[in-house]
Amino acid sequence: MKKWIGLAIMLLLVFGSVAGVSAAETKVIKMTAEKYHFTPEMITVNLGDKVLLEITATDTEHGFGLKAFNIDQNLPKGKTVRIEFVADKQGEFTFKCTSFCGWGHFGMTGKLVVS
Ligand SMILES: [Cu+2]
Repeated sequence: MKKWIGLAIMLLLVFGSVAGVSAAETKVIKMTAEKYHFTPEMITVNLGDKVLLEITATDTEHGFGLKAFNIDQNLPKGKTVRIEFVADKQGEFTFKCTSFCGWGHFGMTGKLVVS
């Protein structure tokens, strides 16, 4: 009987810690920016996720602006830029290019969905 209780507690600890670790896991999303779109154009994460964006502007300089999370980052051509934030707000948020890159610049947007 005691053995079972010990085993049950051990299992709880193991599963508890696994769940804890996965909740704190960083979601890494690789993106590219090029005239005139981001790939992917839609990012979906869970509320509370730590998000690490690795964005590479492939053709010219671009920018990554995500106002709701106070992010405005320049993306020099050919360089992978890492942007980290915590998705601590639920909803749909628009991100956009913040460095003028040509006639399609103002339509260079995407969406972050935090659910
Ligand atoms: Cu641009």
